[in-house]
Amino acid sequence: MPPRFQNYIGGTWQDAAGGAVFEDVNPARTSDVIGYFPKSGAADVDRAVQAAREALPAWSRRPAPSRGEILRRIGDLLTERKDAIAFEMTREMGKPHFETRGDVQEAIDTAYYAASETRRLFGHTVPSELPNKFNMSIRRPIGVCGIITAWNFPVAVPTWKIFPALAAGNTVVFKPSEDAPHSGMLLVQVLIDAGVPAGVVNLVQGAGDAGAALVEHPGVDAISFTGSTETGSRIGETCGRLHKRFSLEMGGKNPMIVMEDADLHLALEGVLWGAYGTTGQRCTATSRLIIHEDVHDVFVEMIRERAEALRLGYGNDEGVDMGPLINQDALDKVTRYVQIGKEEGATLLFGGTRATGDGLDEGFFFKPTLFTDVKPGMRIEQEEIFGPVLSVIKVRSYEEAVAVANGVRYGLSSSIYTRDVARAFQAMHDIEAGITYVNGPTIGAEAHMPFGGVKQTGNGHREGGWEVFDFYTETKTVYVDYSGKLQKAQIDNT
Ligand code: UN1
Repeated sequence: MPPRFQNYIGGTWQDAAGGAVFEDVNPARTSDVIGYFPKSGAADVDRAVQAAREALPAWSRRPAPSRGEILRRIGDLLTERKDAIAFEMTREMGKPHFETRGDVQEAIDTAYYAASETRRLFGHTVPSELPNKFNMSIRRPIGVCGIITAWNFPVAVPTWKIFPALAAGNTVVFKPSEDAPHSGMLLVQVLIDAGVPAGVVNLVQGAGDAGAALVEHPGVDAISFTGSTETGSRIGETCGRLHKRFSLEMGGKNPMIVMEDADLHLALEGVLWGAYGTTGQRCTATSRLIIHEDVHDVFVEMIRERAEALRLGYGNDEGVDMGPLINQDALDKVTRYVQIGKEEGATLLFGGTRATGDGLDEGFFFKPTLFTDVKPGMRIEQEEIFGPVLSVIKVRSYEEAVAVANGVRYGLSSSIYTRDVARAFQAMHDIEAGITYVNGPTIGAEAHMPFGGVKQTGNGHREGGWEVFDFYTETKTVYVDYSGKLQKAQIDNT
């Protein structure tokens, strides 16, 4: 009998109020049931928010470096458990073990980085316009933060949000994706074991209705969300209406530009990793390849040879390059987009179907896929597919490449392969994206650098790095007038 797991609220493990559960299966072998998780609703969210509110005064008053000590212990424990957690993550969401180890490593890096920030959390001191007056800004926590995440980075991405939130003195209600509840739970277990006090982090499992209850709850001060553009828009509307702060990380249609002077062997490694790593299921995945006409044919052939040799399978088995898609809906969506691409007149060069045989029949496997003759404006060139489908667009110049790269509603990551330094620097400015990689693929953001997108990918906030602390803190401006008399700003200094 597969195990039955619980929510973690106010320091105790508990079932959902109604007792309902949902099943969590291995997407590579669907007969492997990982367990049953609470199908939470508004009542569970309410309990979790109450617990987070009660824990807030003590946690926010604790000196930040002391909160940092706990974050450091979290980093140590994640390091100890890296392999074991990665094994369970692969089993739950499919990407190969070497990738889930990387996912945990990103969480470790985030923990140590957040711990170090607890000794900074800088404010400013600034001259006053008046004599005998002192001006400064300090940071205060926002309050209770609702964290809603996707399944594709089921440990790293929650930590991008939870760790800086905790470092800054906030408390948290965390709802992992219903496709990765176990990974979320294993992360929370690490936090508990590292000494995060009861109520400071609460775990509520469930689907969209649990997430919606969290967004709607008046006791939640801020929402940080990673997921689809559709859900993100709804969250933005609700948070706007309720005057909550919100950070959205949504879709991408990330371009890689390969110029005529590029090192094609380097670009080949980059595109294989960017497009087919994580089965294309990253918000940073390379989904459009914009190639200069002089190298188009030769480069596409180089990709075909290597992509068709990628080994699909259960990611905890040796030698697997690419795991399955996450679930049946994803398989249907990717299949539908292949059909759309064909109908739009693009050429399906390889892949395009579900992968079967050789132990794959029980999983949601899809072959690495590539379309050529893709024209700007086609749906497969504009819409996020979130699968191993690469659309190739042939261009005649750098200017055309940039116009194609920018011709979508998204702007998360981007990349350019060129040996021309001047062109690389131009691209840094010309490409509309939150990230530009030069001579590297679109994926592979580092934990201590700002992460986020422009246009409809985000709403202007950044995760990661020093900028995420602007999201998780409120600035307070403090004036100390020690002149002993009333000094009127803008009046007495003229
Ligand atoms: C995501 O897909 O949501 O840059 C995050 C990368 C990873 C994070 C991806 N470090 O590809």
